[in-house]
Amino acid sequence: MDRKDFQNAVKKAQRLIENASSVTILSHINPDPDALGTALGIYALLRQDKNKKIEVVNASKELPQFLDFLPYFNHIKHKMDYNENLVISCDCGNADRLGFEVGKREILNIDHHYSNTQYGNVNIVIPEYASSSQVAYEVFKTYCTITPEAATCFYAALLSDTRYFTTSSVNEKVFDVASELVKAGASAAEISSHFTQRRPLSSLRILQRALESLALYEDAAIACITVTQDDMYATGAIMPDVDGVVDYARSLATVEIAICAIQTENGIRISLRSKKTDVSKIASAFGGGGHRLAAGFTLKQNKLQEAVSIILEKIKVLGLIDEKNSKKSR
Ligand SMILES: [Mn+2]
Repeated sequence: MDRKDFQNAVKKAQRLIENASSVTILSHINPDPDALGTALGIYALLRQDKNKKIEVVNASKELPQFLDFLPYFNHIKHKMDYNENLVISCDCGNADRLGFEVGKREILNIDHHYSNTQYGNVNIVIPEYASSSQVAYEVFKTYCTITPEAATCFYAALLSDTRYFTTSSVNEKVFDVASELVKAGASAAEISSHFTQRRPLSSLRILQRALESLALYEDAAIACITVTQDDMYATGAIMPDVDGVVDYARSLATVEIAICAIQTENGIRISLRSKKTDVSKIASAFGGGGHRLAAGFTLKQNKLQEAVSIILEKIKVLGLIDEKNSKKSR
């Protein structure tokens, strides 16, 4: 999206918002901090217009509880009360992941997944940006003042999607945005401490079990972690507690691709991470999506080991791990 396309899209977005008397702000199911931070930041800005009805809704009942410091976190509902006018979708690569039927409503799609299917009437999708909140920030700062509340939400989302400013998406511009958000009232230290100092016990208990399951394949270039439903019940973990477990698998020196497979009632949820390999190819082969180095999908079955075999096979077929090269490089 070049400068001109962006400016045009922002104008169209602004018009959609101005013309809507009610707005439903949605984000993807099993939301991560970028999804909710982006949604709540936009909510904080739009609700200043008292002539509009604004709601923020997520289809999943289990939200990452440590995000309760985000302004208006307790306004997040799990069903939509408005069923006409505009939907703003945040951090969501395809319409199915919204978890709601939005019918013929107009959609403003704000995202940074390069697999985004452009399902909106206006699509502002910038894959080069580190977070959807960075996209939202660039959109809204062009025509409104970013309040401290919105800045807090956008900064938290950016911090999380860049894994504390360590991912390959981090560049000079990301630090500029972070700095502007701090200037606008986000407290960097406070937000960081919510992310790093408030883990629930269940998240460490499930991590312990998850790490025990770690298995290595292809000369230790692939690491795989499996989590059963029993693991979840026994530790009291909920989905947000398992977020980030896959990063431990990728952190091993020899590992190029990390897989985390989680058994749920609705099939097996797969998270993929890599150091250089484009794992979004694997995800899209199974109907999922994501980014080059972080992607995911759901397999409609419930046998974990079978799921792992299917994925390992797909990695082979796609030629993503070159055995000779991976041996040489170590
Ligand atoms: Mn994101």
